[in-house]
Amino acid sequence: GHKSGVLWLTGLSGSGKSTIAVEVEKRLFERNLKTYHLDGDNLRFGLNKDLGFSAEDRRENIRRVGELAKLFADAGILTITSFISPYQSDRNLARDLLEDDFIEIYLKCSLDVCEQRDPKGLYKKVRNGEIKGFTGIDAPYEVPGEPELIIETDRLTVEESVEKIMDYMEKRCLF
Ligand code: GGZ
Repeated sequence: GHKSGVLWLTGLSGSGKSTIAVEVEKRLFERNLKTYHLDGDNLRFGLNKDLGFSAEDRRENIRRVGELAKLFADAGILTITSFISPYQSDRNLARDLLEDDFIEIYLKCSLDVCEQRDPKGLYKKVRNGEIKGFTGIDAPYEVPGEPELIIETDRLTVEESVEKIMDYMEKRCLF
């Protein structure tokens, strides 16, 4: 098969996107595949540092991520993206751009569990009124209508979640 897919992880803050992306990347590395992980932590402090969290800025954030993923795909690199990407229309633009390479993976996790995890203490800040327009609280998250894969991260371990993604890739002949 061809090996330039884009694993597009989407879900709430705290749903496990970055954690799962890092673990999937390790597994692909073990198989000698060239990969790259695009994440808020390496984009929002560099290329996208002009962008905040308004709907328009999120749209532009996701548009650039899609274009970057396209360049990596063209270079034959398997890309994993881990952005909330809350709007269906923005994800669809990436899907149209990346065509068959686009693999939308919805990390389904209840807001309660995300808030309990609160790895960066952001939900606490939201509840204290220090952050406005937070996804899932007072900004929308549009659940994917037809994702390639749904991973229930509030019911599965990280290991089980990763296994599901690896199984899917194997089925799609992505390695
Ligand atoms: C959502 C926010 C916000 C607001 C800061 N809403 O859990 P995190 O910290 O590490 O992941 C979140 C990250 C979201 O950035 P993305 O580039 O993935 O968002 S989007 O796809 O919507 O453009 C969170 C932090 O940034 N963060 N403020 N208001 N998440």
